[in-house]
Amino acid sequence: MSQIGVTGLAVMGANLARNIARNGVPIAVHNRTASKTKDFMDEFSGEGDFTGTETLQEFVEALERPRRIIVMVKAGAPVDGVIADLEPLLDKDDIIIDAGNSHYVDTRRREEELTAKGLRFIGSGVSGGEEGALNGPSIMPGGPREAYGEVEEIFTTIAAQVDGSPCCAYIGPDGAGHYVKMVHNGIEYADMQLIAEAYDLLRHGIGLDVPAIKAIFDDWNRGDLESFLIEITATVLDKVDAETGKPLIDVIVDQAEQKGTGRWTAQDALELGVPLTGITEAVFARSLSALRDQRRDASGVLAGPKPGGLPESLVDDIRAALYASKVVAYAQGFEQMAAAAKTYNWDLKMGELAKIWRGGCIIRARFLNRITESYDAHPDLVNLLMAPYFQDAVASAQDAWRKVIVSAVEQGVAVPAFSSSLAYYDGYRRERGPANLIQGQRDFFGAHTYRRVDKDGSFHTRWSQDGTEVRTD
Ligand code: NBP
Repeated sequence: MSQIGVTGLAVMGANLARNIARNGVPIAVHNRTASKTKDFMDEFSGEGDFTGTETLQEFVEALERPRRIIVMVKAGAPVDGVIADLEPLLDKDDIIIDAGNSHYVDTRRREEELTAKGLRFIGSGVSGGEEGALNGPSIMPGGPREAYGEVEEIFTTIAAQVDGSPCCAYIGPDGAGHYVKMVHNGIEYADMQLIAEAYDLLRHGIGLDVPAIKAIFDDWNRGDLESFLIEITATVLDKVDAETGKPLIDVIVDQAEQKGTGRWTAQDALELGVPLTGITEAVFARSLSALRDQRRDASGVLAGPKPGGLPESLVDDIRAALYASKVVAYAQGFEQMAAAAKTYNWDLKMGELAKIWRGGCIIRARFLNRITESYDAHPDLVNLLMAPYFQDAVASAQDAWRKVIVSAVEQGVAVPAFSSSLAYYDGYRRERGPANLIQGQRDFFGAHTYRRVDKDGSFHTRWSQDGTEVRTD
């Protein structure tokens, strides 16, 4: 009998199944289109103890009870379809694990529905793309704690390992795992946008050529920016197009696509009232990039500053600005997870989240250790920026950060994520901002009332009458 099963053998499911089998766990595999299961078995069955199955019936019959079934199909309706097909074939207490990029709202619904039917449901984020799935992903499982206990050994074994600990930990009930994966993806959007802005400044602000920029990213990857995304940026920049002999980057169309997890993160932040400016700017930047035809027309019409060129001495300032902006993006992402934890009653362990992102996933980075240390030292930290390490890091970067943004604005190089991160930082560190004026305006045109700094209560000024103030509560 197989100890676990995977249905959905596209790139993620196939690699996850191979990872499990390579770790000595007997596994049954299934795919809607049966020929793909056959192809999979032809190619990989030598790697471990696989049972290839053609029908769902055969698949569930191949599994030990309680059954543990990983569903790795396209997010959305296909997941509901597979669950509906599986349900009549399963027994009480069997466990369905949705390991795709499902929206956490769907995961909450599915968990509730399946629990009512006596089945157990785990919604698990799996990060790291196809390479991670095969060699060790970061895994973010959510659902009933005791159900997780029954897959824990397999999950922690197949996960990436960093300093002897697995990049997998129980996140919380119902949609908690997929929520955390969603924010992870949002942070990935912000990180990628910030790197793209740094590249743009180096390329079109300073005017460096691609090999020089590749060398700069290699250099940055030896310091506190060390991360998978900085590393692959250098690799992408190093690639020469076989057809044209140009750097490949110069022949790639400048339109960023998106599958939706960044947008979900931003939408959710709006719902929760969390100022998630970095990630949201990154989503909007992708939307602007999509307007390629409009940008081409506008480029010949709309005025910009006179070309001047930024000095090469700005390179290290750009590195500092990238680091400070990245701290803000993470601070906002963690703030969002804290707000969701409060809303949904999840006991999210922030330090632990940073810890399981250190390996296997796209945002793996040296600096996640600093986040874990900050939450370990200050479990009630309200904002990462307030942790002593990050206070100091941003304080020492801020002059460079400001200089880079001023230079970018003068040059007409758009740096929305850099500048919105600084705006957030400057807004966050102000004891008294300008929203008092907004409250005054709201009270003027809509009698929405305001509170005073010097006494309790709600107040309204009779702006259009005698100008006197009245207490309204
Ligand atoms: P896809 O997202 O491309 O989905 C293809 C799989 O879904 C195939 O096995 C296909 O079966 C199956 N499927 C579909 Br489509 N509709 C189905 C239905 N109605 N009933 C049953 N099966 C159905 O695969 P993927 O790229 O491996 O991603 C799987 C999950 O992992 C997704 O949620 C994705 O967002 C997530 N993820 C992907 C990555 C990545 O780097 N690709 C990274 C992290 C997470 P068929 O062969 O019969 O068409």
